[in-house]
Amino acid sequence: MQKWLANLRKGYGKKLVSLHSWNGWIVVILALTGLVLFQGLWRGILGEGRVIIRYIHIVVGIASLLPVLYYLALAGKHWKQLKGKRWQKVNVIIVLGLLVGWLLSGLLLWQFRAVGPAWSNPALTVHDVLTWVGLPYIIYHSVTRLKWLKEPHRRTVKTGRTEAGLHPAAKPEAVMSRRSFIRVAVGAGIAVAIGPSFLKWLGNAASPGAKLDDIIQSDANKLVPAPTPLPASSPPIGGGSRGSFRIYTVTPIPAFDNSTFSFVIDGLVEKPLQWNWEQFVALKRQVQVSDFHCVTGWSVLGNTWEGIKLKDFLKLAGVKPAAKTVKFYSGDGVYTDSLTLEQADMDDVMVAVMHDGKPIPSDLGGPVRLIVPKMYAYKSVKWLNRIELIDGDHVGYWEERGYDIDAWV
Ligand SMILES: Nc1nc2c(c(=O)[nH]1)N[C@H]1C(S)=C(S)[C@@H](COP(=O)(O)O)O[C@H]1N2
Ligand SMILES: [Mo]
Repeated sequence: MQKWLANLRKGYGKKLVSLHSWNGWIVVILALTGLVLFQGLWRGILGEGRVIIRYIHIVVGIASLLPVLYYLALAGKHWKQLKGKRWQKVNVIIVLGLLVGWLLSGLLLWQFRAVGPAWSNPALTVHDVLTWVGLPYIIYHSVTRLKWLKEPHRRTVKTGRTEAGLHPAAKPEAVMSRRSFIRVAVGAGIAVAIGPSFLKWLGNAASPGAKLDDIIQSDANKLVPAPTPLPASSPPIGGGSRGSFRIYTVTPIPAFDNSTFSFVIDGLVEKPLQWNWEQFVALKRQVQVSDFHCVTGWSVLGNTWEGIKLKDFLKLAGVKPAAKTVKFYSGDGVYTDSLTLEQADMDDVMVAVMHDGKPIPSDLGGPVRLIVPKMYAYKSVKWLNRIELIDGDHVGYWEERGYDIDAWV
């Protein structure tokens, strides 16, 4: 890329130099904002900052269309200059392919509502794969081709110097040893820095079932007795869910045991109710199969959920006429969301206790989480421990931080 651009600079003058550094900044901004968006860790720290970062990522991503188109237009013209330089050609194709792939998949992710999960899911996978492969590639190439590496006084290997300066014959060798050292160092640095997370991502992508098993294994909840699955739930209908959950939280993941668990329905109800765990697992449960969609583009399809329909809870407590909104509280003490009474009446809104025939593990919001299949999953409050009927509106955690009030998939 650098050499190619150096050639381009010769041909097309200073405009391109500034275009290239501009482009470098675009890549840096996209990489940093993209990594922050990808890392679950930043969700709780950033709050609404996350929505701003997403906005920057999208705007800068769209702005990158201009240089990409410009390079594409120039690539044809420049191609002849690369005659015989096979690796440079390959490099040009790789870099342009990466940019175009990021752009197209990014556009689909940006327009997730218009295109729906059937497009946004593959787009997210493509976006991730390109990042895992492309970002290390671009970092490697940018660093190892930096101009200063080629400057004589920066060389560590000073063989071939004469009184008059550098012996011409020594130059290539000296440059090579400096550069190959830097290459190995940069390559190793990249491998150490992102290798482990890349391998983890690869493993999860290759076998979502194993990832789910790991999550279940590390369940931090200690509630006895464990719920016994209904026959319809175990084995799960259709063989179990397809895809993998990304674990999202805005707080450290809470854990519960029999002494800390309680479930409450209160507010504008005829009969406020409270359960401890023994009472709660004894409630009659039902089974449903539904898809789970996150606004950030991933879905888990065909989940077999077992739990109590929200509308049955509401019937049990008796909703007072003054009530307008159902407000949900998470046991993390921070996250909340809400549904209108009409939305809460949907048949598939469930207070879920089991997923695919097993207790919902703490990472995935267990022991009890809300499931609203027809809406984006930010409505599906994890570690649900309180349902309150209120007369006003309630703006949920993510809606307050920029997510759409209208959460319909
Ligand atoms: N308490 C709580 N519930 C939550 C969230 C959260 O951060 N905290 N994230 C929401 C979002 S945006 C999504 S996509 C899903 C993710 O569920 P998962 O972590 O089980 O994959 O949980 C939703 N419920
Ligand atoms: Mo989400």
